[in-house]
Amino acid sequence: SSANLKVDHDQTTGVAVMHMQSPPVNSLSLDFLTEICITLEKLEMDKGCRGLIITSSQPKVFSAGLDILEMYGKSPERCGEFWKAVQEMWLKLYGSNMVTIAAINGSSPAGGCLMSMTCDYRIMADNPRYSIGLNETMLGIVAPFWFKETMVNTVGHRNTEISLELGLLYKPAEALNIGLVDQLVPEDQVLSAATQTMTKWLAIPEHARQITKSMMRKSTIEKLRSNREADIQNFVNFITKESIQKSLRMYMEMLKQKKA
Ligand code: CO8
Repeated sequence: SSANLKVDHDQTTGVAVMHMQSPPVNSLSLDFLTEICITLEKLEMDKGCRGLIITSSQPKVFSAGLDILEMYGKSPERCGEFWKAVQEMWLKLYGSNMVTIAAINGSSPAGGCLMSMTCDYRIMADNPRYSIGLNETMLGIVAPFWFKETMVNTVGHRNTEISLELGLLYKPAEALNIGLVDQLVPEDQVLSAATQTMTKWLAIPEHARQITKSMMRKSTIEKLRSNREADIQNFVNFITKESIQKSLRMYMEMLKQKKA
């Protein structure tokens, strides 16, 4: 565990639960991403950890996605560093040998949805106040190719096309309907359902499951691995544009107004 992550590792079951507790909304800042990556690295190396459940300690929110403030008014160098950490988290999660389950106990827009989609299985709280999806276009920004491919790999090409173009955020029932999440349960049962599902996944011969997972995800992972620098440059050029900065500013103002 570290400042914004509480990790409960049950040595007898080999399952770790990672609770995100970065107030108020678990937005993924450079610091928080770094913390997550360090924790993932440790768990991945630990032979005693075979399964990882990711959940949130914050009320109503799984993760608000990337920290918008990391993309606003920052130097190109800093933006590049931030994006490298986003890539790193995705590579670690999407390529994990552990069984990973997202216990989505709140809203999960953009980067929160990406994080969920990297997992092997998604269980969401059946609360119509919550939503999940890649809403990037609503911020005037464009989901990178590996966000897109992660979604295609999850819900197929057509659902992804509609989702991404419209920047859709889905209610739990709609998310289940397109396969963006795998199961809905009452809010107080998200973690117990995840634990139950984990038992089932961990009963599969491990090596065969790991190779199969890698076979399914390899080409998407390789595409980013071999293009990391170009992808960073692309992000930095895009996000530092005056017009994009303006879009982000307007979106942040809209968030504040919604609150008032
Ligand atoms: N980053 C930074 N701050 C945030 C974020 C965020 N993503 N989300 C919320 N906050 C802040 C709010 O501004 C607010 O701040 P303050 O208290 O100072 O006013 C505080 O967190 C609490 O937020 P809310 O009052 O809105 O809390 P609610 O519980 O009512 O709602 C939600 C929680 C649903 C998470 C809501 O805050 C929300 O919708 N947030 C925006 C989520 C979003 O759109 N995220 C997209 C981020 S972009 C991304 O992840 C991928 C980018 C890919 C880049 C590609 C470029 C090439």
